[in-house]
Amino acid sequence: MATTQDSGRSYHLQCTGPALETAEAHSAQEHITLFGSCFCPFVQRVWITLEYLGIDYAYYEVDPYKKPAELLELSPKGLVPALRLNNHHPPNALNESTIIMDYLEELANGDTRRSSHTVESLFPPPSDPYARALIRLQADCASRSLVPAFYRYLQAQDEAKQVEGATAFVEAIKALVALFERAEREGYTSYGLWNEGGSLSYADVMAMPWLFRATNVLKHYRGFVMPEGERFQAYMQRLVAHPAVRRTCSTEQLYLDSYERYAFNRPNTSQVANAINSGAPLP
Ligand SMILES: N[C@@H](CCC(=O)N[C@@H](CS)C(=O)NCC(=O)O)C(=O)O
Repeated sequence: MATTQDSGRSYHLQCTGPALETAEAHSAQEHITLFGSCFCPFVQRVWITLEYLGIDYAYYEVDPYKKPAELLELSPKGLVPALRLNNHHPPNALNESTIIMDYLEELANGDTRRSSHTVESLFPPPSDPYARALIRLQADCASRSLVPAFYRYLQAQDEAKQVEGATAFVEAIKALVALFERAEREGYTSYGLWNEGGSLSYADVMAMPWLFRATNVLKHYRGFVMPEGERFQAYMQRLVAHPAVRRTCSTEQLYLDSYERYAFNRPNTSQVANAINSGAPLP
């Protein structure tokens, strides 16, 4: 049964569960500081990437709605995630989750400060540009369809709009799955968790935070049930159980509390929520 009463809960300001352990293990100063917020799916993309690629970093929790000066210095709209690159004087800065993911992926391929010795990558090798493009197609689908569909559904208040939102969200998941299946049909089975034995891909990371929040936030507030089918269920299990992903997940209550404001479409919830309400592109 979906929840119908706004109890006025606010977003959390500290991770819980496995994410808290990870944040605590990454509290010492490093060359790279990730400015993050525990509930934020865009931050989770970057956090998973850092964990997966074995890059040394510090995690630093900020409240992006309070817009502290130290965040605004890195991210013009005061959005998380942001990176501070401390080995430059003054430090360099990067914002935008996808740009940061690209940066980290390139950094990992030639960086000597990596803590891990195995060279991981979220992409097939540069020698296979077509395989890389297939992963980018999937990632593009996640960013342009899945992500806005998630917020439109969660913010929809009247029943007809919620039904519409659910349908559009399921369609977005199906479009993503169709692209996974296409890559599989074309013989690309070693990149992406869609295939058993495949490695975590850029597209998996791009989609994961919203697929995950569908299993807790959308389930709780909209009574959403994820698409059935053994193959999809197995994919979801591999995704949430992947160690790099798992280490960035808080416990369910944190997400339920943090997303109540979206579920009741409270005024000025966030720049993302405002964009959805006004039909503007996401920030
Ligand atoms: N396009 C940005 C979006 C980031 C974003 O919207 N982050 C949210 C937190 S989940 C934020 O910082 N919100 C602050 C605000 O709305 O003022 C990205 O991909 O990094």
